[in-house]
Parts: sequence; structure tokens; C-alpha cells
Amino acid sequence: MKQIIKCYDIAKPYIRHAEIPYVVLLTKIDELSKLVRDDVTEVFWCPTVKTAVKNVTEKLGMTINTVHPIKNYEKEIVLDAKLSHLALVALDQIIGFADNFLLKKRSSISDKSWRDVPNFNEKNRIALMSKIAHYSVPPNVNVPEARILMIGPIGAGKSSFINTINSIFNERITNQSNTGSAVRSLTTVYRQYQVRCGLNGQVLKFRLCDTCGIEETKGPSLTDLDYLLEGNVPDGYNFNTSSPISRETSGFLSHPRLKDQIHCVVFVLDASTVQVASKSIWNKLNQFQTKLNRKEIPKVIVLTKIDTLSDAVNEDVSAVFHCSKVKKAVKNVSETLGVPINNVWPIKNYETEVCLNDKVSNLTLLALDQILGFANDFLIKKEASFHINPWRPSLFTHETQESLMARIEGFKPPSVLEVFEARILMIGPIGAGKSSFFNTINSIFNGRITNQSNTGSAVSSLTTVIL
Ligand SMILES: Nc1nc2c(ncn2[C@@H]2O[C@H](COP(=O)(O)OP(=O)(O)O)[C@@H](O)[C@H]2O)c(=O)[nH]1
Ligand SMILES: [Mg+2]
Repeated sequence: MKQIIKCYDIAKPYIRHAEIPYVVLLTKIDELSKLVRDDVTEVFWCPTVKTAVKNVTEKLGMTINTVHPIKNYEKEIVLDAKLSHLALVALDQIIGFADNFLLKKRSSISDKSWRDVPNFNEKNRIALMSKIAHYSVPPNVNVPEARILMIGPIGAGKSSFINTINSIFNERITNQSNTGSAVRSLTTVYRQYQVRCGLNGQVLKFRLCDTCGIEETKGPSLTDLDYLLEGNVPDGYNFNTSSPISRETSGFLSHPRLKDQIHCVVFVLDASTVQVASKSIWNKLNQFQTKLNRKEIPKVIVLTKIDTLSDAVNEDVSAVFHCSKVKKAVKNVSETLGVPINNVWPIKNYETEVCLNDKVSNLTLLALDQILGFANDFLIKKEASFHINPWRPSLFTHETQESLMARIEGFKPPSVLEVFEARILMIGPIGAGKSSFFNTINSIFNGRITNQSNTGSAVSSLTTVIL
């Protein structure tokens, strides 16, 4: 009995987790009673066997009809119909349970897809690769490439996602970015990866920025995220929790431009552990997400390791949008982070594979296509808000330099005042640019750079006489 309980305790977490049905075979019943030993049909009349079965059901919390008292063949040399009968009854139930289990497993895979996507075939993979290979940021935006930031807990698959994309475009499994399953983040350096298209060697017009993993008390903080988003952090920055990113960080970009900023953020989460992630990790993720909302930076969630959610998906990744378990995981993440469900991409990274697979590649390319599209939406919005709402109506477009000069040349004070010219007093701190402003005006009307008025950067004023 003790042995049964011990075995059960070891197996319980696994079988419960996988919802595997189980039965108990209570063997050696012949040793419990002489009556049973002489005639095994006595088994269901024997009080000792009944007590043994009851004991098992109570200790293991099972129903009585899933505990089968049996007697195995051991010393016998010919079959005995009664012994066989007992074993067959048990086996019949075992097979029935297994059948139910398999039916239930199958039912997580439905014929109907929960997201409409193109077929995961070679043709569509090549079409998506070509689309992404020809991707560029909007033409009127003065930015050479889209910048995508990967963010998420340790081991979620951020670096693996970058490797998967790199592998697809190199048409072989690569390991450009450091991946692994260490407890501490393997990625300790902020790296901006470019992807080269193996077909023609061209560098694709996006950069994937890999960060170290978020931890409960370590990893990028909210302030670090701010610097990362604004583009202050140099490529190669060494994440160091004892000295967070600051203006003193070596290589800190003090005046980042739109090209240095992040144009889309990818939250990478592990589908197999996301539901059991600690409250503090969720809090961090939610704070990060609020910051992105405030800055109106688009985000996409990549839910990795979907192969671990379902055997059917593990065998054939194209079952992903037919699998109710994956759908449930996507819905959960979308609701917890408040991100639309169609911005959550369940994916499988290349990790143990030695060759590429159209299904895995198609799935990743679909996610990447959305990410790049979102980056472009952000850039178009940034560019539009810059041009449509300047903080002061632009003079460059309405008045040409000549017409402004003509208006100034034609200036006369109102004649009634008997004043022939306006007198302007320049006043301001030393070195503010009073004399230089005079020189600037003089230069414009002379058509060449003049230095009529004394300018410079001395500590005491260079201008000592009122002109
Ligand atoms: N089964 C499975 N394992 C994955 C997947 N993605 C990543 N891994 C594994 O998860 C571990 C951590 O991945 P890594 O990319 O280093 O995570 P990071 O810390 O977020 O960069 C590695 O051992 C990967 O091989 C996936 O989609 N499926
Ligand atoms: Mg990493």
C-alpha cells in the first residue's frame, strides 16, 4: 500500500497536469485469502479484498470502479478463464479511458481555423519573404530602417525569435544571437541585429534590438525602457543592474533622432509558463505597456513555445490556428495585457531543428509582417504630426526670402510722426548674440558674410560702444 501511495505521489502532478486518466491494478489478491486462492471468482465476495480496494480508493481519492483486483499468471502453466476474465475487465476499462483521452486531445484540434491565414506552404513562404525583403519605411520619412525592440522575461525566446528570423532569410539554421535556458539572462548586452537576405546578400530595412530578460527585481527598469525607446542607448551597451542606464553611460546618445528611436515593440512571452508568471513580472509588463500606450508606440505580442502546449501542434505547427489550447493562451494574454487578440502571434522558434520548415517559417513571417507594418504606421503618424501640426505655422512655405527682404526694404515709419527710421535697441546677456544678429542682418542685405559689428566669445563684453 505504501508503495502504491509513493508511486501515486510521484506521478500525480504529471498525470493531473496532462489530464491523463488512470486506474489501479491491485495484484496478488490470491495472497489475501485462501478462498480467493482456491477460486478467484470469490474475489467479489471476499471482505479482505473489499477492504483492500476501499483502502486504495480512499487513500488515492479514486472511485471504486477504477480499482481492479487481479491475479496475474505466475506459476500457472495453462490459462484459466477466470483469471483471464479479471485481467480483461481491467484492460477493457484501461483501453476505454485511453480512447476517451485521445478523443479529448483530438477535440482541442478543430477543423475550423480560429484565425484566417494563408496556407503554410512554400509558395506563401516565398511570397512573404519577398514582401519583407522589399520592405522599406515610408518614402517621405527620413529614417533608413525600422527599429524593433524585443522585450520579455528571461528564457521567453527573444533571442531565439531573432535567430529564427535570421535563419529564415539565410535559408539555414543560424545562431546569430545568444540563446539558451540559463536561469540568469544569457543576453547581457543590448544588441541591434540586422538581417542579411541570403538570397542576394542585401541588408533588410529593419533592426531587431535584443534586451536582457525582465526579472522580478532585475532586468530593464521603467527608466531603462524609456531610454531604450527614445534611442538613447548605444548598440553594445552592457546591461548592468548595479548601474542603470543614465546620461553618464558610455556612448549615451543625448540627442537621438527619429531614426534612433524604437518604432515598434515586441513583447515576447513563453506560452508554457505565461499563466504561472509571478505577479511582479505581470506588474512590470503592465507598466511597460502603459508607457508604450502613452508614447503611442505600437506593440505586438509574440507567444513562443506553442509546441509545448499541444502534441498536435508539436507534430504539425500548421495546426496552431485549429488548436483551442493555443487560442485560449492567446486570449488570456490579450486580455491580461489589454492588447487586441489579432496583435498576439503564437509562434514556434527554431531551437532543436537542423533544417528549416515551411510551416514554422510561414508563422514567424506572418508575425514579422505585422510588426513591420505597425512600425510603418508609427513612422507615418510621427511624420504627419510633424508636418501637419508644426508648433508655429511655417514661414518657409508662404513667404520667400526675396519677398520678405522686399517688404523690409520698403519699410517706412508712418510719415505723420516725422520719424525717418525705427531705432531698435539690442539688449541681453554677454555672448547672447546681439552683435551677431546685427551681423546676420547686415550679411543678408549685403549678399555676403560681413563682420561689421564686433562679435566673439570673450568673458567680458566685446561691444563697449553704443552704435
Ligand atoms: N520548445 C521551444 N523552445 C523554445 C522556443 N523558443 C525558445 N526556446 C528555448 O527556450 C530557451 C530560451 O530561449 P532564449 O531565446 O535564450 O530566451 P531569451 O532569454 O528570451 O532570449 C532556449 O533553450 C530555446 O531553445 C520555442 O518556440 N519552442
Ligand atoms: Mg536572450
